[in-house]
Amino acid sequence: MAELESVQESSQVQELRVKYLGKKGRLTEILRGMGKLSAEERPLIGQLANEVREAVENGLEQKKQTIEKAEIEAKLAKETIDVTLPGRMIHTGNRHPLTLVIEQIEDIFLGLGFTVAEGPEVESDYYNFETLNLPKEHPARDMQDSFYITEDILLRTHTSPVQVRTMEKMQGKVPVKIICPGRVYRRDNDDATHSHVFTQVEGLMVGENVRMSDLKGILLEFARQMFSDDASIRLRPSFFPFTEPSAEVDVSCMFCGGHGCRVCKHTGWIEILGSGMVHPRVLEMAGYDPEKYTGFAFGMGVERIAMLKYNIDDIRHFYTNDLRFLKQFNRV
Ligand code: 2U9
Repeated sequence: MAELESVQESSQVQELRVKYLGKKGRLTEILRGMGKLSAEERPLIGQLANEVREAVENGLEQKKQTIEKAEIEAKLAKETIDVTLPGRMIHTGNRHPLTLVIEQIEDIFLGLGFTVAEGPEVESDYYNFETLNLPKEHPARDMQDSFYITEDILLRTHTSPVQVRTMEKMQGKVPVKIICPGRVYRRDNDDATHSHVFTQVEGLMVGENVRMSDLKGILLEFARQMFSDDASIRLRPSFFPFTEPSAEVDVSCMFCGGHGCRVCKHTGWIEILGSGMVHPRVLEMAGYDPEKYTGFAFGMGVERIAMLKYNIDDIRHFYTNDLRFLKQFNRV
């Protein structure tokens, strides 16, 4: 019992248990020697030995519990947590601004009955140029302007080949009403408004009696949903090899409402896309009789739309992935 007094750890309690009550322990030794005692002594010593063993066992057990309790309390005191500490911030990502704008454009055109079509970024010269009325000697096919992989394979310079492929798959059936979002590539020196890789959404509608007025109505609705309910548009004559007639489309300036400001260079108008009636040769090459069917097409640069909508001053922001830029779109 005196030895037990000075014990500090549960391992020491176990040592004492072995020392006195173990197989070769001191008390066990005494109990084993009982046989040598006389018949009168045996019950007296036996009882005494039992009492001693009980006392030792109780002493050991009590000490063990006291120590364990102290150990748990020490652990609890050491591991106390301050529940008033602020929680650790969980950083969640958000969609890229270009993804957001593509989705907005898709939603608008889905609402107008269009479907979304996609196709390869590595294209044949045939689908990228030939079928779009850009013959071999056309300046737009210049090696200076496109990323060629072989003599007749290149990175697509527009998403128009997706529309041609879709028309081929539809085998002359109408209506064709699709939009084609995707990345395109052009050999260009990057600056605040040019990027050698950028994103387009092109649209195509082919059917009987599809007119320029249909194009204008669809694009007006697009401009209103994308920029402002009271936006207006105007069409200016232009030229593209794949459309005839062609028009560039301006929207009333979203910064000044058309009154004139620095952004619209005091014209009240901002160019947002190119468009036109699909060239009869393009329809014919894709398997549609140009005497029977007509179509309109348009194309826009998604970066440009996003820059106007969110007042972004440099196209390179979309591709440098600075979190201070990207995080600003976490509520859009
Ligand atoms: C088919 C037939 C015609 C798509 C068109 C434009 C006009 C156009 C530019 C806008 C800015 C390219 O991203 S940009 O640099 N696009 O001006 N795109 S008409 O015409 C087609 C497409 C497919 C079969």
